[in-house]
Amino acid sequence: MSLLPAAKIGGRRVVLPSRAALTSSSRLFTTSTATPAPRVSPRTNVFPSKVLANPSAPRRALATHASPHTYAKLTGEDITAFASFLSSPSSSLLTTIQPSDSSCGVKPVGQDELDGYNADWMNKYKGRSQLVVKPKSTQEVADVVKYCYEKRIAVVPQGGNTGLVGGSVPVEDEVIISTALLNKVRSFDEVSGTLVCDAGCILESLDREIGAKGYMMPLDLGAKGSCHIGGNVATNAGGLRFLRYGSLHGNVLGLEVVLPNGEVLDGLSTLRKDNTGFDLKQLFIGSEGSIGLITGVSIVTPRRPSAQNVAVFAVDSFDAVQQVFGRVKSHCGEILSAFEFMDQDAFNLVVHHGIKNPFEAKHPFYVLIETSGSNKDHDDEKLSGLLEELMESSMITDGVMAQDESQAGSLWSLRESIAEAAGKKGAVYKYDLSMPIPKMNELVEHLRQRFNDAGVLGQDKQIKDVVGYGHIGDGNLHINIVAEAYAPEIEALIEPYVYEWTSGVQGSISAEHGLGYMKAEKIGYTKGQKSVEWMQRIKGLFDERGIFNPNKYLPSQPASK
Ligand code: FAD
Ligand code: 2HG
Ligand code: ZN
Repeated sequence: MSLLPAAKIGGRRVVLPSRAALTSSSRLFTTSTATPAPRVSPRTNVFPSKVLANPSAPRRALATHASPHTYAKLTGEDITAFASFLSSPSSSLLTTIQPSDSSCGVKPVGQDELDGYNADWMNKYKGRSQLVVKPKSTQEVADVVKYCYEKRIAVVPQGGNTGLVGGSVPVEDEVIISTALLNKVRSFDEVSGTLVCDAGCILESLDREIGAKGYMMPLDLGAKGSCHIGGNVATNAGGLRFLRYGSLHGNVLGLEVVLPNGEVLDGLSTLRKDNTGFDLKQLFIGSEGSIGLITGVSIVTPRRPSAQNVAVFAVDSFDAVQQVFGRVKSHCGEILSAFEFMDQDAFNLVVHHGIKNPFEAKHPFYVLIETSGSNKDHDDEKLSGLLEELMESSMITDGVMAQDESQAGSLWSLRESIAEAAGKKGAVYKYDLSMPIPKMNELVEHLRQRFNDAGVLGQDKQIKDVVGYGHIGDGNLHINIVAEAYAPEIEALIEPYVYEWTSGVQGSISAEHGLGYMKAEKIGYTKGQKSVEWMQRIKGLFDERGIFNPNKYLPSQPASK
């Protein structure tokens, strides 16, 4: 076996809206080098917020988790009042209700015009809101929210609507307050890399804008073409570069938030160090629209690396995946920017979805590594040394390495397209779990066994695929169970089993996607009763009328296992 020199990747990975085909990734093994790697179809990284993963999958209308609050029903007078707060009611209001004053600038639309806002990305959760408000300024948000507070009208904040736990859509008929028109960059400091922007800016657009100045956003996820930075902060999104750049709890410097009573909490600090009192912004990071609507974000951004390398390795066992991770970490040190894994079934799913397979044989596991640094020669040398070591120790059995930016994108699409491929195939049950790394594959195998025992797993059966993948570097496992349709008997086979198992290994039932509607009642599997009680008190303090995202995030009663 001989190793090809590390391929050179000229530019940056995330600035491109789509990725070109993989033409000739360099094979790491002599058996494969003679054959150019097959072409990989372009990366599909833009998810228009109105396009649903599987429009034909049956939707599950939401039932309430018994909120203790009661809410007002919208009237024509309310529509007229909302219109009066908005600078351009005709573009900022979408409603099926006839306003009491027909001269207010709002014409009712059919319910289908609101479908994209009422249904989530998976098409799993569906509400029946009759009103979407898209304010254009913080003041407009504040006026709308204050009115809702006074009238006890329930609201749901919505960003790009790419959330995967049913948090961004109404449970019943809540007013949807969308950040779609809050989309301006307020300032960017080219010395410190501090970005201040509206909450509705799309992650990928921000990355492109600051990319031109030599910086990058400290987070990256498959939904970057649609998700909003406010939604990212509200969910404390993790993503593909968490390993390198860490949590939004560290990167966010300040927030501007409209509180449930309409007050504006102006905390848009740009200071790196500030020990004056409680750090209130931390409460809103990951609060999923339960205690306020984020309208502005101040965030520190890192320098964009000038050198990047991406490689995908085939690995024979999950033990070997862990060994490779250990070696890669110690070898690459500070230049490692991602370490992702997927099992064979996840890999097959994306390949059937149309992403070309750069490997000739089938392999039990695949890992994707990315390095990002500022000295190309240094990084290449490090990676070459690593690959030699991995091959000599037989930790990997095959591999491809990107030779340029477009190949890097194509390799990334093998990993990033899994969620989309699953959604296209059927109704997907998603589990987003944190646990000790050695445990990650065990649960996937237990689930397959469980479904096989029940006789429901197979291409012609109720469950088509059970795939395991995720951010192994962060101990974050994603399990996607692709079913023919959402069905109570299938759900009963999965839950509470998955939650109990995860709790049993001291894991978390929500690593990065949040709790939303799906897991509001399940928090007790990870957090103790005292903690949940204090969270409920905090919720009550900010939102005593319970108008923000009712029936989501926290249980209506103290949780117990
Ligand atoms: P939405 O979906 O609109 O909202 C999510 C939640 O935040 C809701 O509870 C909503 O009420 C609340 N919210 C939204 N905006 C605000 C606001 N301004 N103020 C207060 N509350 C608000 N997530 C990851 O963590 N890592 C990943 O790698 C990842 N990959 C994904 C890949 C795909 C293909 C898809 C579809 C999703 C992925 N996600 C991932 C999940 C999702 O993209 C993230 O949770 C994202 O941060 C949500 O942003 P959004 O703007 O779409 O928010
Ligand atoms: C990812 O890492 C996302 O690809 C989505 O977090 C995971 O769809 C999922 O389950
Ligand atoms: Zn993820």
